[in-house]
Amino acid sequence: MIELIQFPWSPFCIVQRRILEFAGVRFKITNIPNTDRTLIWKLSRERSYQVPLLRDGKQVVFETADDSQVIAKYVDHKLALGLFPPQLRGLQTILWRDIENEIEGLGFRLNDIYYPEFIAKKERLAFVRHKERKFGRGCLEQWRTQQAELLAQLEQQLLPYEQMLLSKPFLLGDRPRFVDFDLYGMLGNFLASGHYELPAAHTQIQAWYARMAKVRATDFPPLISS
Ligand SMILES: N[C@@H](CCC(=O)N[C@@H](CS)C(=O)NCC(=O)O)C(=O)O
Repeated sequence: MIELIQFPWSPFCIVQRRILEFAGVRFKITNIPNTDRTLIWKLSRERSYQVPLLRDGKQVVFETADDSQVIAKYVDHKLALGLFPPQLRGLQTILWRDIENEIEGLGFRLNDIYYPEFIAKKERLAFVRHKERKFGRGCLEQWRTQQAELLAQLEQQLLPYEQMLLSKPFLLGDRPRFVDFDLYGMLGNFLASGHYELPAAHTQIQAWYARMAKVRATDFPPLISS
């Protein structure tokens, strides 16, 4: 059985979790503490400490670069989900760079502000240290004071996605592709604290997000060539 090693609010873990749910396969979720990556380190034979990591029997699958999609491509190939059709090659890459940088960058900051609500007390020191080493001393307080501005930026960054959804149910057409799951994961992370809602102005995104939360591969006609 496929096993997804994750922590629940991670944007990139939400992407993979939703893809596996979409596929309708049985899979196991193993949650690890945010600050203890021992299991990932061991399974990847000391090549990764990042979540998500996927185990499928003897296969261990993990990302190899910041915007690689090794796990999603593995699952897509194995379960024939049509998430990476050849005609959308290139276009999806441009989109997932925007999704995983611009949208993710705002979403995780807005969520991290509430870290005491989802990081166990004994893990907080390591969590804050990790953030400050990466983003500078006092970054979490800074994001807190910038909250309204970050929310306004997120609304603005999401506008092209709202426009894409004006004429179709999913970002690139009639069925969800990888970038739909990618954006869903970043927004899932933004919403994880329970303190936010999707921007009220983006009604298409709101309806799409609700669709994405329950969509299944079996809702669509079988794939012919992709
Ligand atoms: N591009 C990777 C990014 C994965 C990633 O950045 N994971 C974060 C958690 S959301 C992580 O484990 N970062 C390393 C760390 O926190 O030490 C993917 O798509 O899976």
